[in-house]
Amino acid sequence: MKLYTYDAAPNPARLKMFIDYKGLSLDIQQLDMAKAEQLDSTYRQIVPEATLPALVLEDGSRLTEVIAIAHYLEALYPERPLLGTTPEERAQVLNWNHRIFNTLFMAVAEAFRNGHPAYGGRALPGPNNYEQIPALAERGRARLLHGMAAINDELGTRSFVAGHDFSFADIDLLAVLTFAKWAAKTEPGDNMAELLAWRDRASAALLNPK
Ligand SMILES: N[C@@H](CCC(=O)N[C@@H](CS)C(=O)NCC(=O)O)C(=O)O
Repeated sequence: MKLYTYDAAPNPARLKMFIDYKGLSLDIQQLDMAKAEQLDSTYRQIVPEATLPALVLEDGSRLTEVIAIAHYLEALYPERPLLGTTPEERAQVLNWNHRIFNTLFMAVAEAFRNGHPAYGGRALPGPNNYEQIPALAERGRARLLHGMAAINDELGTRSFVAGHDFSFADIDLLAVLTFAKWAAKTEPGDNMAELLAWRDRASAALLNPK
């Protein structure tokens, strides 16, 4: 199998944290998004979605969603589990992965891609071109603040996003906070003490795999 990715971009970045935490060694090709290499015809023949990351399996089929790639890799390499080990944990990790993607990742992406001049006519990833909608940039920033406040409240009740243990849901949240900082110029404020304390815990856990 072969992974196409670009570690500097937000979705590839969360997959890289997953791979590094588990200590996996994969066949990886970086495509430079700064040079729009994901739009080259060679890559589009392999991955018509023209998004990164993508994992191409031995039978030629492809996975284009980070959560699916993570599930496949965790099934192959169960050591250092990041997707839960009981039915309840697995469901919680998936629940928070989905929620963080929809409420926070998409909020930052909306704010960034509808507001930054570099994305004029390219407001969405993928092979089709869409014009920016400036109102979506404003709505994205509002959604981001609401989403951060909601997760701050949640984190008052437990150590990590999906429960007692560090999981891929924590990686999702770490990645989105980094994305929000540079792409939406938004960081958790002092009024989000639970989120700030969690960030310290999660950053330490990421560096100490178990
Ligand atoms: N749902 C996909 C999202 C993939 C995605 O949107 N990737 C971005 C990079 S963060 C991309 O490929 N952008 C290409 C472009 O903007 O042309 C996933 O789970 O990975």
